[in-house]
Amino acid sequence: MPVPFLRHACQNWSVPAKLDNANTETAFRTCPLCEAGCGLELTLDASRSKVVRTRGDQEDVFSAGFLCPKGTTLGHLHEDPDWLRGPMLKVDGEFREATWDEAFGYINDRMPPLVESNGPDCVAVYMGNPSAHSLAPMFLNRTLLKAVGTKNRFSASTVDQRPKEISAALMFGSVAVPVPDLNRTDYILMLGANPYASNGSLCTAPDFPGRLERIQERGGKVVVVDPRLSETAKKADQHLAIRPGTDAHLLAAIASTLLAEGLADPSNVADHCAGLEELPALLGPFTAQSVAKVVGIPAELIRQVARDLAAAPTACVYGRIGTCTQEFGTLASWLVDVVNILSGNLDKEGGAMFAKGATGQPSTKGKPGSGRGFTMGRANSRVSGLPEAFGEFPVTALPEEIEAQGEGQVRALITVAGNPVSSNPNSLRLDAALASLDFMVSIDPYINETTRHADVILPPPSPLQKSHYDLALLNFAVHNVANYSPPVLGLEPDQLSEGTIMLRLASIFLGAGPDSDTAATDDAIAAMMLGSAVQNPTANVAGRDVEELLELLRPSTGVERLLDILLRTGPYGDGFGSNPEGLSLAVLEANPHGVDLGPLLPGRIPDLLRTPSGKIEIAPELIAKDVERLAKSLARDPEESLVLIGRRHIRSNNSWMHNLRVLTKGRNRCTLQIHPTDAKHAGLTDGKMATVTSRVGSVSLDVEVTEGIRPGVVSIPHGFGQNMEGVRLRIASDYKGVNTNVLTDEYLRDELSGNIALNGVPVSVSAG
Ligand SMILES: Nc1nc2c(c(=O)[nH]1)N[C@H]1C(S)=C(S)[C@@H](COP(=O)(O)OP(=O)(O)OC[C@H]3O[C@@H](n4cnc5c(=O)[nH]c(N)nc54)[C@H](O)[C@@H]3O)O[C@H]1N2
Ligand SMILES: Nc1nc2c(c(=O)[nH]1)N[C@H]1C(S)=C(S)[C@@H](COP(=O)(O)OP(=O)(O)OC[C@H]3O[C@@H](n4cnc5c(=O)[nH]c(N)nc54)[C@H](O)[C@@H]3O)O[C@H]1N2
Ligand code: SF4
Ligand SMILES: [Mo]
Repeated sequence: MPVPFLRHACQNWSVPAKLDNANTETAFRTCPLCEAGCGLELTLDASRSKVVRTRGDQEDVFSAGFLCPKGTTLGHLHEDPDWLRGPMLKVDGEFREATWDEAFGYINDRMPPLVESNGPDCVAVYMGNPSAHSLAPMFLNRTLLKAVGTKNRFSASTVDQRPKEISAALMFGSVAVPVPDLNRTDYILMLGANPYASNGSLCTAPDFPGRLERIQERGGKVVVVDPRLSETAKKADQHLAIRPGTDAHLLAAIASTLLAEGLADPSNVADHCAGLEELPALLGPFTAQSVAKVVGIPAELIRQVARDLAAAPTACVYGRIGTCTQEFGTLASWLVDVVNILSGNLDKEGGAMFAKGATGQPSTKGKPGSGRGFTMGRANSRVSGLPEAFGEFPVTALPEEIEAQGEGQVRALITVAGNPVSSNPNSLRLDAALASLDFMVSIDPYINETTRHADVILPPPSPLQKSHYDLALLNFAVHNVANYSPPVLGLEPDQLSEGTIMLRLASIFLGAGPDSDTAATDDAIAAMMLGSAVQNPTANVAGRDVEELLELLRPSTGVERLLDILLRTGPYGDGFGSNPEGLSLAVLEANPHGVDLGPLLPGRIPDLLRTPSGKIEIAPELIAKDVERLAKSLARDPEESLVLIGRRHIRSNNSWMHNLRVLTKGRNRCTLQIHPTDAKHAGLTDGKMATVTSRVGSVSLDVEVTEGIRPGVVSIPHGFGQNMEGVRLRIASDYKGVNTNVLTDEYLRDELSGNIALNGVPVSVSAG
């Protein structure tokens, strides 16, 4: 049954097609392309190999028919002639097709000797964004990383959400990120997010825009903080055009206004909060008056937002990429939750709440109410000494780790679902560094800016050929659901599953050779996962026998078996019989539109806390120290230079979907947005070219003069610029776009997390 709060078929971007219904077949499938996880209804033709129509699944328990233009493209991706069908081997600088045995044989000849001579740290691994949307990397990344044994682990997380993960883990003891209760809130303050384009992030909400509109329909208020008049800001009740990189200042001033004006009422969680008494002194320097010039918003407006937040019956603050990828990313992320707590809205209906995903999270495992908490900096990167967090170093360290000679130098790279030459800062430096590697392997379907440097490319099957479950993202959902999709199409005889590819690669590092039997590793992983469940005294399988449970799972194998284990031992699980009404993969298979597990529940605190104190640490030491850096920045002159920010478009998905004509057609979307005053000052004309220059690089692109951006700020979307030599993306390479990360600066980062500051990069512009 569709959930009642959703409007049906909010938008229908279906591919028009005349269908001979007698000969078609319908499949239901969660869209894996972004975090919204919309349910799709796919119609296959008589041959059962071609998608002839894609619509939103009206009966999906979460998306109820909603989809965006990207959701219609799974069939196009499957048929994209540039999507590699088999491995590619680089011989004498040229790619040629190879068999899987050849490809793994070649890796086996090259990798182990490198590791033997230089140690495992000579291999770096980079995991990209689609690995969060695909079951095999979600389950097996750790197996691969452990097999390689390197400390040089990198991922797209440090050009993205790492600051939020760190602030949540410091406060709550694990990555339990509160999400805005969009379905019930009366007031949302949204910073650095544009869900009309992105469909939301760290907040899983199909039809995020529709949910915002319903806040307004029920008399609530949507307030957007963004240097641009984004699509979301246009629809908002109030738009605050903040100066980039100053969200922490703004939020600190809102928090201190709540405290100073006696509006703070954290009573619903105060008993479970440590450090509340430290806040007035910590945030004291950030009054509405003292930050106004830096943030570029009048003091009276800042006070008004604080008062509105406090007065609303329920309210929530939500910050996303704009608040993370900036100089004070961790502080801004922390302050989002500080304001949620001070305004009395954390863990409350209509406020900022915690999802409870069906596959379990650290906050639902182990002893309720306390844990080991979170530590970072257990290792430091070799060259710049950047701190590890969650077992990874910030990606800004990758180029120098490749370039700087000496013990521990990175000489080889494995990329899994990542395109760092497009997505990482100072991309031309990284590009040159990759060209200097001794060996590189990419698990990736395309020859793009990054993988053109690989010696071997191992392509996964298309999304239609994979099963799907949003293992991570449903832990950040605005309504608890579980939804599994089996593969729509089978593998071709010469294709390997992404899981098999990952396990065969891992086996090479484990010394088992290029053609080892992955079934044994697959069994071992399942046994290990069950082993940790039965040893957990609070699990629903505590004390059970692993062999018995493995037997109950037969004949299932692979990622489906691992998913079944998590579901059955998870918070709603059937416990392998102890809770017969509970969830298992079989239950999800019988419910192709998903299972509705109910609205988010309040009162999750203190049980979900995993801090050693068993309290919310509202003023963690690392953060309190970083507030000094924020205070110092109040003295800066904010008008020094033009600054660059990014943006997204609904028809684009990071760097890798520009090869589909159906999405790229229409006007050029990779333009330099600039305010008329700045354009005039620099002599720029709408529709003509401009050159943008930063400390590290320079690009030339079309100018789009618009009132919809703050003076002093320019914007270029990321993910474009596939026209590099050696890229084999016929349509994307023809697109008129540039890579904005040629301009972003790897040394401009959030000091606490090491995360890159992609927003607020000083640039200059000139005509031509
Ligand atoms: N300037 C600027 N830069 C940014 C951002 C920004 O806002 N501004 N945003 C940042 C953010 S939030 C992110 S998440 C990163 C993304 O950074 P990355 O993850 O490095 O890059 P993507 O563009 O997502 O590229 C994904 C890669 O995965 C491959 N791929 C697609 N599907 C699959 C699959 O099923 N399996 C495998 N193995 N590979 C697959 C694609 O071919 C592509 O090579 O970019 C960041 N970079
Ligand atoms: N269509 C589409 N959807 C996507 C993606 C995509 O590439 N295309 N990528 C996916 C990924 S990987 C992610 S992480 C999410 C991201 O999802 P969102 O966080 O919603 O990202 P954006 O749509 O880039 O919106 C960020 C907004 O922040 C603003 N901004 C820039 N700098 C600042 C600042 O300093 N302060 C404030 N307050 N605002 C600022 C920008 O103008 C922009 O409007 O989107 C996901 N969904
Ligand atoms: S919003 Fe995201 S999940 Fe939904 S159809 Fe579009 S790309 Fe797919
Ligand atoms: Mo992202």
